[in-house]
Amino acid sequence: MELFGNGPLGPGGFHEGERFLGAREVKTDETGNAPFKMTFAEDVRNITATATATDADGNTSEFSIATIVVNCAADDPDANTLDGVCNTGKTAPCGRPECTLRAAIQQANAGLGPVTVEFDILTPGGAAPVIAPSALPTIEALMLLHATTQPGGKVVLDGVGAGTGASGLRITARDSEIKGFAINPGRGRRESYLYRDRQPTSARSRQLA
Ligand SMILES: [Ca+2]
Repeated sequence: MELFGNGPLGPGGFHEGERFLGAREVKTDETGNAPFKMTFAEDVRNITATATATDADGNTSEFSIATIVVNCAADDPDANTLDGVCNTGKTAPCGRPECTLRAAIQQANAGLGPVTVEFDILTPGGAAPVIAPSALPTIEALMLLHATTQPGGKVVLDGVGAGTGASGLRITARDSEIKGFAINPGRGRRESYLYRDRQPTSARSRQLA
Protein backbone atom coordinates (compact mmCIF):
# COMPACT_ATOMS: atom_id res chain seq x y z
CA MET A 1 0.00 0.00 0.00
CA GLU A 2 1.31 3.45 -0.93
CA LEU A 3 0.20 6.69 0.74
CA PHE A 4 0.19 10.14 -0.85
CA GLY A 5 -0.38 13.72 0.34
CA ASN A 6 -2.51 16.05 -1.76
CA GLY A 7 -3.53 19.65 -2.33
CA PRO A 8 -6.85 20.75 -3.85
CA LEU A 9 -9.20 18.20 -5.36
CA GLY A 10 -8.78 17.46 -9.04
CA PRO A 11 -11.45 17.30 -11.73
CA GLY A 12 -14.31 15.00 -10.79
CA GLY A 13 -13.64 15.41 -7.11
CA PHE A 14 -10.94 12.76 -6.76
CA HIS A 15 -7.55 13.27 -5.26
CA GLU A 16 -4.60 11.65 -6.97
CA GLY A 17 -1.06 11.20 -5.72
CA GLU A 18 0.89 14.45 -5.59
CA ARG A 19 3.50 13.63 -2.95
CA PHE A 20 4.63 10.16 -2.02
CA LEU A 21 4.48 9.80 1.77
CA GLY A 22 5.44 6.18 2.29
CA ALA A 23 4.67 2.55 1.62
CA ARG A 24 3.81 -0.35 3.87
CA GLU A 25 3.12 -4.02 3.35
CA VAL A 26 -0.17 -4.92 4.98
CA LYS A 27 -2.33 -8.01 5.19
CA THR A 28 -6.08 -7.57 5.06
CA ASP A 29 -8.52 -9.53 7.17
CA GLU A 30 -11.59 -11.33 5.81
CA THR A 31 -13.47 -8.01 5.58
CA GLY A 32 -10.72 -6.38 3.51
CA ASN A 33 -9.53 -4.13 6.34
CA ALA A 34 -5.91 -3.80 7.44
CA PRO A 35 -5.24 -1.54 10.47
CA PHE A 36 -1.69 -0.17 10.46
CA LYS A 37 0.54 2.54 11.90
CA MET A 38 3.11 4.58 10.00
CA THR A 39 5.60 7.30 10.90
CA PHE A 40 6.24 10.02 8.32
CA ALA A 41 9.23 12.26 7.67
CA GLU A 42 7.01 15.31 7.13
CA ASP A 43 4.31 16.82 9.29
CA VAL A 44 1.19 15.12 7.95
CA ARG A 45 -1.33 16.62 10.34
CA ASN A 46 -4.26 18.08 8.49
CA ILE A 47 -3.19 16.98 5.03
CA THR A 48 -5.55 15.18 2.68
CA ALA A 49 -4.21 11.68 2.10
CA THR A 50 -4.97 9.05 -0.52
CA ALA A 51 -3.66 5.54 -1.03
CA THR A 52 -3.29 2.83 -3.62
CA ALA A 53 -3.06 -0.88 -2.96
CA THR A 54 -1.03 -3.33 -5.02
CA ASP A 55 -1.64 -7.06 -4.70
CA ALA A 56 0.91 -9.86 -4.78
CA ASP A 57 0.52 -10.15 -8.55
CA GLY A 58 1.39 -6.49 -9.10
CA ASN A 59 -2.15 -5.26 -9.80
CA THR A 60 -2.61 -1.72 -8.47
CA SER A 61 -5.93 -0.21 -7.40
CA GLU A 62 -7.26 3.22 -8.30
CA PHE A 63 -6.70 6.00 -5.76
CA SER A 64 -8.75 5.77 -2.59
CA ILE A 65 -11.19 8.54 -1.79
CA ALA A 66 -9.73 11.40 0.25
CA THR A 67 -9.79 11.48 4.05
CA ILE A 68 -10.32 14.54 6.24
CA VAL A 69 -9.56 14.24 9.96
CA VAL A 70 -11.59 16.41 12.34
CA ASN A 71 -9.28 17.25 15.25
CA CYS A 72 -11.26 19.86 17.13
CA ALA A 73 -14.74 19.99 18.71
CA ALA A 74 -15.06 23.75 18.08
CA ASP A 75 -17.51 25.19 15.52
CA ASP A 76 -15.22 27.37 13.40
CA PRO A 77 -15.67 27.50 9.60
CA ASP A 78 -13.06 26.54 7.02
CA ALA A 79 -10.78 29.49 6.29
CA ASN A 80 -10.47 28.87 2.55
CA THR A 81 -12.55 26.27 0.74
CA LEU A 82 -10.43 26.65 -2.42
CA ASP A 83 -7.30 25.16 -0.85
CA GLY A 84 -8.49 21.55 -0.61
CA VAL A 85 -7.50 21.33 3.07
CA CYS A 86 -9.74 21.33 6.13
CA ASN A 87 -8.26 24.13 8.23
CA THR A 88 -10.01 26.90 10.15
CA GLY A 89 -6.82 28.96 10.23
CA LYS A 90 -6.76 28.79 14.02
CA THR A 91 -4.59 26.90 16.44
CA ALA A 92 -6.83 27.45 19.48
CA PRO A 93 -8.59 26.01 21.40
CA CYS A 94 -7.16 22.74 20.14
CA GLY A 95 -3.54 23.90 19.95
CA ARG A 96 -2.89 22.74 16.40
CA PRO A 97 -4.20 23.57 12.95
CA GLU A 98 -7.90 23.17 13.50
CA CYS A 99 -10.25 21.03 11.45
CA THR A 100 -13.79 21.15 12.79
CA LEU A 101 -16.88 19.22 11.69
CA ARG A 102 -18.26 22.40 10.12
CA ALA A 103 -15.01 23.04 8.21
CA ALA A 104 -14.85 19.42 7.08
CA ILE A 105 -18.37 19.59 5.59
CA GLN A 106 -17.64 22.96 3.94
CA GLN A 107 -14.36 21.72 2.44
CA ALA A 108 -15.91 18.47 1.23
CA ASN A 109 -18.83 20.34 -0.33
CA ALA A 110 -16.44 22.75 -2.07
CA GLY A 111 -14.41 19.91 -3.55
CA LEU A 112 -17.51 17.95 -4.55
CA GLY A 113 -16.21 14.98 -2.57
CA PRO A 114 -16.17 12.03 -2.20
CA VAL A 115 -14.53 12.24 1.18
CA THR A 116 -14.16 10.08 4.26
CA VAL A 117 -14.34 12.18 7.44
CA GLU A 118 -12.60 10.69 10.45
CA PHE A 119 -12.22 12.03 13.99
CA ASP A 120 -9.20 12.41 16.27
CA ILE A 121 -10.19 14.92 18.97
CA LEU A 122 -8.19 15.07 22.19
CA THR A 123 -10.43 15.09 25.28
CA PRO A 124 -9.71 15.01 29.03
CA GLY A 125 -9.49 11.41 30.13
CA GLY A 126 -10.40 10.20 26.66
CA ALA A 127 -14.10 11.05 27.10
CA ALA A 128 -16.30 11.17 24.02
CA PRO A 129 -15.92 14.66 22.51
CA VAL A 130 -19.00 16.89 22.41
CA ILE A 131 -19.53 18.94 19.25
CA ALA A 132 -22.21 21.58 19.77
CA PRO A 133 -22.52 23.42 16.49
CA SER A 134 -24.95 26.01 15.29
CA ALA A 135 -26.88 24.90 12.18
CA LEU A 136 -24.52 22.83 10.04
CA PRO A 137 -24.19 23.12 6.27
CA THR A 138 -26.18 20.58 4.27
CA ILE A 139 -23.97 17.65 3.24
CA GLU A 140 -23.90 17.97 -0.55
CA ALA A 141 -20.83 15.85 -1.35
CA LEU A 142 -20.68 12.09 -0.99
CA MET A 143 -19.33 11.81 2.52
CA LEU A 144 -18.55 8.86 4.77
CA LEU A 145 -18.87 10.52 8.16
CA HIS A 146 -17.35 8.02 10.55
CA ALA A 147 -17.37 9.10 14.19
CA THR A 148 -16.48 5.51 15.03
CA THR A 149 -12.88 6.44 14.15
CA GLN A 150 -12.65 8.74 17.20
CA PRO A 151 -10.51 7.08 19.93
CA GLY A 152 -13.26 5.66 22.16
CA GLY A 153 -15.49 5.09 19.14
CA LYS A 154 -18.09 7.84 19.60
CA VAL A 155 -18.73 11.57 19.08
CA VAL A 156 -21.60 13.40 20.77
CA LEU A 157 -23.43 15.83 18.50
CA ASP A 158 -25.26 18.31 20.70
CA GLY A 159 -27.87 20.42 18.96
CA VAL A 160 -29.42 21.94 22.07
CA GLY A 161 -27.84 25.35 21.51
CA ALA A 162 -28.23 25.38 17.73
CA GLY A 163 -31.48 27.29 17.75
CA THR A 164 -35.05 26.38 16.88
CA GLY A 165 -35.35 24.46 13.61
CA ALA A 166 -31.60 24.34 13.03
CA SER A 167 -30.33 21.64 10.69
CA GLY A 168 -27.89 19.09 12.01
CA LEU A 169 -26.71 16.33 9.72
CA ARG A 170 -28.81 16.96 6.67
CA ILE A 171 -27.75 15.07 3.56
CA THR A 172 -28.57 15.58 -0.09
CA ALA A 173 -25.63 13.57 -1.48
CA ARG A 174 -26.31 10.03 -2.62
CA ASP A 175 -24.66 7.09 -0.86
CA SER A 176 -23.40 9.09 2.08
CA GLU A 177 -22.92 7.28 5.35
CA ILE A 178 -23.05 8.47 8.95
CA LYS A 179 -22.10 6.35 11.94
CA GLY A 180 -20.82 6.64 15.47
CA PHE A 181 -22.70 9.78 16.55
CA ALA A 182 -24.69 10.07 19.75
CA ILE A 183 -27.27 12.74 18.94
CA ASN A 184 -28.41 15.05 21.71
CA PRO A 185 -31.05 17.26 20.14
CA GLY A 186 -32.74 18.47 23.30
CA ARG A 187 -36.27 17.56 24.27
CA GLY A 188 -38.33 16.20 21.44
CA ARG A 189 -36.08 17.49 18.69
CA ARG A 190 -34.18 14.45 17.57
CA GLU A 191 -35.90 14.24 14.21
CA SER A 192 -35.80 17.93 13.50
CA TYR A 193 -32.14 18.26 14.39
CA LEU A 194 -31.11 15.36 12.20
CA TYR A 195 -33.22 16.35 9.22
CA ARG A 196 -34.95 19.65 9.51
CA ASP A 197 -37.35 19.04 6.67
CA ARG A 198 -37.45 15.26 7.10
CA GLN A 199 -36.88 14.94 3.40
CA PRO A 200 -33.31 13.80 2.81
CA THR A 201 -34.90 12.12 -0.15
CA SER A 202 -31.96 11.81 -2.47
CA ALA A 203 -29.76 10.52 0.33
CA ARG A 204 -29.31 6.87 0.97
CA SER A 205 -27.88 6.84 4.43
CA ARG A 206 -26.71 3.29 4.88
CA GLN A 207 -26.27 3.50 8.62
CA LEU A 208 -27.36 6.05 11.14
CA ALA A 209 -26.22 5.07 14.58
CA1 LIG B 1 -9.89 24.76 3.34
